[in-house]
Amino acid sequence: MTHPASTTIRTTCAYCGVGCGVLATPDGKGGLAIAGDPDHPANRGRLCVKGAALGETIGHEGRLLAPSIDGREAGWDEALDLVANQFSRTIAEHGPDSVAFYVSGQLLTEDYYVANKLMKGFIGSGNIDTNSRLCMASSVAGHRRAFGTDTVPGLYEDIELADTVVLVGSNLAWCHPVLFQRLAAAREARPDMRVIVIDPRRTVTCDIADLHLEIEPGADAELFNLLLSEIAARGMIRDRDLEGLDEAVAAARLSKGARTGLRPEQIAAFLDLWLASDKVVTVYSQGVNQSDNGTDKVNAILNCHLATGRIGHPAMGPFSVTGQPNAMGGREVGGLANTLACHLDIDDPGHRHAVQEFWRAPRMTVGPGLKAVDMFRAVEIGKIKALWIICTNPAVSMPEADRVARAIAKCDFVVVSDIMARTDTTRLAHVLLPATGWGEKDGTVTNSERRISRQRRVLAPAGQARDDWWIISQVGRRMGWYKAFAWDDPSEIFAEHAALSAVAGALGSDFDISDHARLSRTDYDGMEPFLWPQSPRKRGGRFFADGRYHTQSGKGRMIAVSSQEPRATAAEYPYRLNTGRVRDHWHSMTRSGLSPRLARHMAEPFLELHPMDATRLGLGPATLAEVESAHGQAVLRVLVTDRVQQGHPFAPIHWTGETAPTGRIDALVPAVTDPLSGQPASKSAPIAIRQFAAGWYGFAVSAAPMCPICDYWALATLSGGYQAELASRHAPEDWIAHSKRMFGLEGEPLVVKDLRRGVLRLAFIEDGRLQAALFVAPEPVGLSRSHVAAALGSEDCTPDLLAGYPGADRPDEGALVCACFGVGVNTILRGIATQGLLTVDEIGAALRAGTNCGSCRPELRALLTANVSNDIAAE
Ligand SMILES: Nc1nc2c(c(=O)[nH]1)N[C@H]1C(S)=C(S)[C@@H](COP(=O)(O)OP(=O)(O)OC[C@H]3O[C@@H](n4cnc5c(=O)[nH]c(N)nc54)[C@H](O)[C@@H]3O)O[C@H]1N2
Ligand SMILES: Nc1nc2c(c(=O)[nH]1)N[C@H]1C(S)=C(S)[C@@H](COP(=O)(O)OP(=O)(O)OC[C@H]3O[C@@H](n4cnc5c(=O)[nH]c(N)nc54)[C@H](O)[C@@H]3O)O[C@H]1N2
Ligand code: SF4
Ligand SMILES: [Mo]
Repeated sequence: MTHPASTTIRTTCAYCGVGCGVLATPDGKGGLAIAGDPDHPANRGRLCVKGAALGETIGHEGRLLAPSIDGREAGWDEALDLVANQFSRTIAEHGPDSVAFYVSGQLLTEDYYVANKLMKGFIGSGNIDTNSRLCMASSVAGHRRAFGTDTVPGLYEDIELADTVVLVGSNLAWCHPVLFQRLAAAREARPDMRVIVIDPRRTVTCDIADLHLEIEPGADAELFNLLLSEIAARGMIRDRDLEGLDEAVAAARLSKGARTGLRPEQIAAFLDLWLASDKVVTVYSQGVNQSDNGTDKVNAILNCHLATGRIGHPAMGPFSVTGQPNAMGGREVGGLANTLACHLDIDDPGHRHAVQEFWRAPRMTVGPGLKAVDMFRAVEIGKIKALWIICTNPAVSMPEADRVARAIAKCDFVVVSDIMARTDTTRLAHVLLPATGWGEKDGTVTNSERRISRQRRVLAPAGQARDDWWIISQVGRRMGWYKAFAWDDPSEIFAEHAALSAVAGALGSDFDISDHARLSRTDYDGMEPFLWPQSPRKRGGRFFADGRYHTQSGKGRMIAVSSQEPRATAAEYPYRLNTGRVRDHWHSMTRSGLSPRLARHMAEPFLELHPMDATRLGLGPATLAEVESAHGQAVLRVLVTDRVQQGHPFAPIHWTGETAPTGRIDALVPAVTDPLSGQPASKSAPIAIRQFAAGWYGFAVSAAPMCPICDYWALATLSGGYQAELASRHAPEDWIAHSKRMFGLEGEPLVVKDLRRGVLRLAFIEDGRLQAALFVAPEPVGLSRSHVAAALGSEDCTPDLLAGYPGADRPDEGALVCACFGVGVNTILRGIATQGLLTVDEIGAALRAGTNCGSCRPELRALLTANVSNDIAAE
């Protein structure tokens, strides 16, 4: 049911692990007004641009609206019976390990709990893994080694209270924007606070850093080993009651620092700042986790906090920030192949038995299952014969993505539950099950600081979409386990999860929310965000201040981390590709790609290349590069920048077969994994780069969806239609026929040709309104994209448009920096140059940029730093 207009619902953002509270108010016409929840402890009213744009992504465009079997629409009963029967039959013939679930940190806790219960307790296999394997697995493994449990000890406020905040492999400004805003505000309020960024790239996060260490990729363990060795040398070891202390220090002493690529004075500055005050928080993310020594990197960081006793107290501690909205909740329910519910140990027969008793499970798994990379290998060789993919897009996001896609295509029986009809993964499914999306579903998520918040239903389900927990429970019932999956409402699942946590708590687990074991539906509906644990033993707060851990001995465990040898590079693949995120896109863009304002920040896949590399390769700005690895190819727009180092280009992960088929970055990434966590090393793919021999470049806009026909294309949403960047090796014989096919239009276009310059401009006009236009040139098309986009659907646009350059009265905005008020980079640069704007606030006052959600303030600061002649640029 849809709530009447003007009823404001308190819910939680759909995107990152900051877990911001959102106020959603239905407008009565299917739309939603979105605001930050001033009472939510994570954000206190703030939202970043992705959160603020949530209302633009809830339409039914592109949604999967009904179940389908082999491409034909089917009823729920037929589809669910088929899934249940196929899984049952496969298990009967080939055993429980012949089936698998691959799930997601974007599921709600209740969905996740049900999937895990079905696989580990009823099917009787450990073969459920999740995209958190690609994300948090090294942190989980590191925590378990050091603490004996997967626990984030601290709270967000520690980041604000600290004297020194170190960000390791984290682009916080773009990936955890509201947490970054909290940090930036704290630093402004306390000018003595210091921020250190450790990242091979100079990201926008570095713009508030006092010290940026452009570390050699992979050398983080070496740097933290140096720190541990210095801690020992300065006699600063506080907690001597640790396992493995001497061995860890001895191993650390072997590190000399050469591998880090940093100058001795940079290292000295880092050591001094880290050791100057007890109030240090070390935040880390994918630059740490996604490495072939990711778990060692994590433990090298944890070692330093353990040894100095800087853990569990206000303003200090290691802080692994989670990526997805419910990455943490997935860990709590035990959704990884090698974990068990409620932080119990899957390798411990006593723990398995306790869970089995609680679930009254007929066939408990006897141990861990296959981790993601191995799971898809097992699919490839036909060992896994029935696969259910829920809420993730592995044909894009897994390393060796082409190979993974081929494996899925070959599998006997593939079910995909998604909210969207067309993704690179849904394309490969036999059965498609439509799930309710954000705003339509009810449940809980846990953020990076262990805070559990409600996501609440605000909108009616799209079409026949059903909640993920419901879909999985229906399959469980139809496989013969009616009672175990008999819930009517997610509150009942949450209560069961909480009751199981009481069992776990009694066995010594830190994850205990047994206060909620008897919660009613009304309690659930009114539930306020809370920190776990919530039990008679402990409520909220930090962990480990008392020096007691969850290891057998009760002591914290130091790990001897050996410095990694530099990896050999093969001569044919001399570059190391770093990969990651951009500010306004979310992963494979199935949701963020629907918002025109989010699309405009970065509208196509790109390769950030150091100027020296670009010169060596003969690649000019905005040309196209062909990138190749041992596993696949890509074609990407060249962005020449000294923000990356020589030899270490960077490319974002967001483009797919739907939006830019040659931009699928994981086609290039090898499936090399950390030996302990099984997490892929997604940030260092050996690649070769060369020029893409473009015969022509193009840019197109269209009011209706278009189908580009060329070697390179990248599509983006506009407010009145779509835009596409195009290029190809060879030109079509007949441009007019080509464009008619591409736009699906019948009428004759207006054509302007400049044969001498090889330029062609072509516009389709109907009833005086522009329907579509194509611009072709022998070099990258230099025209104002925003100007052409604005002409779409408008009258009286042609003469100026076919001239191809914006009129002087309508200056080009350039790339959108402030998505809230539509302020482009060129407007800001003009403001700096002609209005003498010197601070972020002055830009805000003059141009409004940066005055709403604040996500672009780091970029505004960067533009000021780069374009104001002296160092007066400041916030
Ligand atoms: N806008 C946006 N925000 C997101 C997401 C999104 O898709 N879009 N996704 C969410 C998810 S799931 C996640 S996991 C988080 C990820 O959040 P982050 O981890 O902050 O993001 P990334 O861009 O993947 O990588 C972070 C940085 O690691 C650096 N790096 C690479 N190699 C190394 C290395 O060897 N050492 C060090 N120290 N650094 C290195 C990269 O240069 C990069 O700047 O973001 C979340 N937030
Ligand atoms: N090279 C490289 N690769 C990476 C990374 C990297 O940094 N570099 N990062 C890795 C990381 S950290 C992550 S987290 C992954 C992310 O990778 P994925 O999980 O594959 O990315 P998403 O696009 O978020 O996929 C989510 C899918 O679920 C659908 N969906 C959304 N909401 C719902 C829902 O409520 N129910 C259901 N059933 N479906 C829903 C969406 O439409 C989408 O198809 O990528 C990983 N891959
Ligand atoms: S920081 Fe942005 S994306 Fe992350 S939860 Fe908050 S509003 Fe959502
Ligand atoms: Mo992630």
